[in-house]
Amino acid sequence: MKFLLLCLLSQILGRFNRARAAQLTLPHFVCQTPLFMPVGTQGTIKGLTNNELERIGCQIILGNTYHLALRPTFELLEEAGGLHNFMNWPRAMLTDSGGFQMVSLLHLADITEEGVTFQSPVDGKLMLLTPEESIHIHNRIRADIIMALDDVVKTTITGPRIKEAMYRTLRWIHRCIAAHRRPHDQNLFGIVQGGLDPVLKDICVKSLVDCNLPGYAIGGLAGGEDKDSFWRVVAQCTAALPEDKPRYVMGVGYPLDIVVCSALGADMYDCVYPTRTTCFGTALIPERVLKLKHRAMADDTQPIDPTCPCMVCKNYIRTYIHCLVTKDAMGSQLLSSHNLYYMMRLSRNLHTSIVEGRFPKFVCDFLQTMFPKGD
Ligand code: PRF
Ligand code: ZN
Repeated sequence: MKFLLLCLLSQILGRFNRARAAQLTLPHFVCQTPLFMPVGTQGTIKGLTNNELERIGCQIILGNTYHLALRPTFELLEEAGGLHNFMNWPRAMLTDSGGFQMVSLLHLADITEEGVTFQSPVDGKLMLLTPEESIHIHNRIRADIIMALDDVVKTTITGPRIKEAMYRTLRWIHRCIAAHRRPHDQNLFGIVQGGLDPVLKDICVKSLVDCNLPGYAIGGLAGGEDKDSFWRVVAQCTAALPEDKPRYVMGVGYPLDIVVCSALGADMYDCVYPTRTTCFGTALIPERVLKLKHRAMADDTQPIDPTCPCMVCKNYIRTYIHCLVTKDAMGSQLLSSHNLYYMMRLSRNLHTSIVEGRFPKFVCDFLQTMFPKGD
């Protein structure tokens, strides 16, 4: 078997029951977990400069091979020496395989054993993304962590398709491993599929663990399933995954989900929510959310969150942002900056509270602020 674990060093710094705080040494950056990764689909986090992202405390960003391969094209990225150079991002980066994005974004995608066939939204041509091709693109983009191509189905569907997708994901991981040309500086993560079925999940986790990958993701969640099922699946997977490897819950999440999943032993998360919800004028605050479009904000002269030390909360009042959100891109840019700061602060607080042995108090305070009436 190929030795796949050269570049990622995962060191656990503290634990509380199943929760862990760790340090991931990646080729471009040493990251602290629990870790939230902002989504920068096209090689940018909309409206934020790299300097700002660094200042906010962002350690790793996520890109999608599917989007990047179409535009700017992976030939250009390879010429630039990878996406880090192209976008001048000095810290860590993770690229998702593209299969999920195609299936969720394009209705035309068709999945067969060979790979995912889809119609290019750029020129309308039919394209086939195989596990080998997906790894080939990852290898040209050169992110620190690369996700295997998986066959994703919605958690809300039932029947034999879930089993088919899980077994196909397992067959594809072997093709991904065989195609990987940069195991010395790119960490290939496998993705657990199998819907919400505990038997399928169990088979999938065990088979992926046998591949001795540098890390594992729990996929197929955050697709409309109820919280009980979602948290049960995360708990089952983290219990069966190796202690010394990072566990990444894909497409999650909301601050509450991150706190719960971290308590269940997960380490990494990504979600478009903190940056996408800004289009609707939504800010994340400890009491859940603040709707800046609301009429009450028109004469509210407080910062978004008086307890937040971010640049936006230090410099602007709600009235100002209320005026901007419907009229100028600056409104959602300021909100994105605050929201990402909120997610970074949450990750950091999870990390330090675990390391310092005060995780239960942190969780209690977090929940009490979010649900003051116990609702
Ligand atoms: N697989 C991949 N990317 C993802 C997911 C997945 O299951 C999810 C969860 N729905 C988000 N992003 N490859
Ligand atoms: Zn703020």
